[in-house]
Amino acid sequence: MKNWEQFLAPYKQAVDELKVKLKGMRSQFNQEDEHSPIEFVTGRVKPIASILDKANVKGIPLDKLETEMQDIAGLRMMCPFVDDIIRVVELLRKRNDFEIVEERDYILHKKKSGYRSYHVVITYPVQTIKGEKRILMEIQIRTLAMNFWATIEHSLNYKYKGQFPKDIQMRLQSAAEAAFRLDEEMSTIRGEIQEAQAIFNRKKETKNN
Ligand code: 0O2
Repeated sequence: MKNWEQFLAPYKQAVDELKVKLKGMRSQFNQEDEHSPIEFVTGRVKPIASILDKANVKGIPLDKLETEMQDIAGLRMMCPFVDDIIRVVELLRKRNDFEIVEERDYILHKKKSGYRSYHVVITYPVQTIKGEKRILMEIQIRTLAMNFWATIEHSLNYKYKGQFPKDIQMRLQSAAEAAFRLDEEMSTIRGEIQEAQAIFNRKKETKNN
């Protein structure tokens, strides 16, 4: 019987720490009065039931979770525009508080489901009272539109356990295409949007002073 609380403690610590650090990147862009390629950051430790399900599906023995399940600790960075994703990835590559072990580009190579996102797998050193422990984490970087689609698809997946009725599957495919087009449309008026946001932020600042 696994002691889950003890096993998950470093993962929880890592998510809490990295969330603060990645949110800090966004604040730094704002302080510099520069467009932030990061809209918001979320993080979670995978629920025990999901760990067990995934281990079962993938045939991962419970004593190999640490080395074979990469997303027990997960961070998500949402970007306004598709071009911002690579900017964020480049910023992550430059950091020296963790090591990147793998990158998976599901934007260039979208999944059959229609899923798009950029995944960066890292090892992150957690300082514990027993010394340093390096844990695997997965950072998913995606646009707001990609996130909207993935969140809805994920909850439907939960309901249908991956066996979507044909009509839902088709709707999801066409929603994925619509999300793709939305990203493209937004990119074409990116300059306009950013200018409007800058004016709005300046107005807000004058009001607050
Ligand atoms: P959670 O925690 O509920 O989000 P695999 O599960 O084989 O596809 P693998 O090898 O574990 O993938 O790594 P990969 O491909 O990087 O995917 C891991 C995570 O990416 C998933 O975690 C999802 O968060 C996200 N993801 C991948 N494919 C899809 C998809 O088709 N739809 C949605 N909505 N999300 C996807 P989990 O394990 O699903 O768990």
